Amino acid sequence: MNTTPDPSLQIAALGLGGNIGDPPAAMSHALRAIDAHQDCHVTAVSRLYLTPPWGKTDQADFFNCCALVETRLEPEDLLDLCLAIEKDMKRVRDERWGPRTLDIDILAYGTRELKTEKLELPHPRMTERAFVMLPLADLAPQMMISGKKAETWAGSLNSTGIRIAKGDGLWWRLPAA
Ligand code: PH2
Ligand code: MG
Ligand code: MG
Repeated sequence: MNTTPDPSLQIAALGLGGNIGDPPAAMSHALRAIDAHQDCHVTAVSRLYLTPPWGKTDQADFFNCCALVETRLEPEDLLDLCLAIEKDMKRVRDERWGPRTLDIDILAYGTRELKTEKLELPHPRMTERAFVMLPLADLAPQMMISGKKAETWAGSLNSTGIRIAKGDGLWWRLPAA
């Protein structure tokens, strides 16, 4: 048996959200599509949260979750996969911070720091957002983001109005037939 670690495998953290249509179904579909990709394996999904809209407040509450993905894809290729899935789910990109069926953001990719036209890592605004840091702290409380643990960020943010919609990390899997 070959037990040598594969250095091309990285752990990426994703943030998913949506507030139009059936977001839990869209998020579940997206996570299963990512898991089905030959170069990606979804290793953990957070509880599902209901969160008040952030940034633009005159819209419906969001569903949010985070996921960890073990992947061989480079960050920009992983982003392309996420954008293709969003598009497949009929996501129309319009208003900044406005309503959406499904949003998939790469929050972190190992310890990689990156800033290109297309992608910034770690995600530049994640540490201000309880709807990101609470679910991330479920999965990876010790993950270091901009010098602090995910759980420390989560504990320091205002989480008013945030509720748990599904209390385990299995909600995204299809029910057994
Ligand atoms: N996404 C946004 C803007 N505002 N608010 C919440 N609660 N959850 C989100 O996922 C979210 C948001 C833009 O991506
Ligand atoms: Mg987003
Ligand atoms: Mg996005």
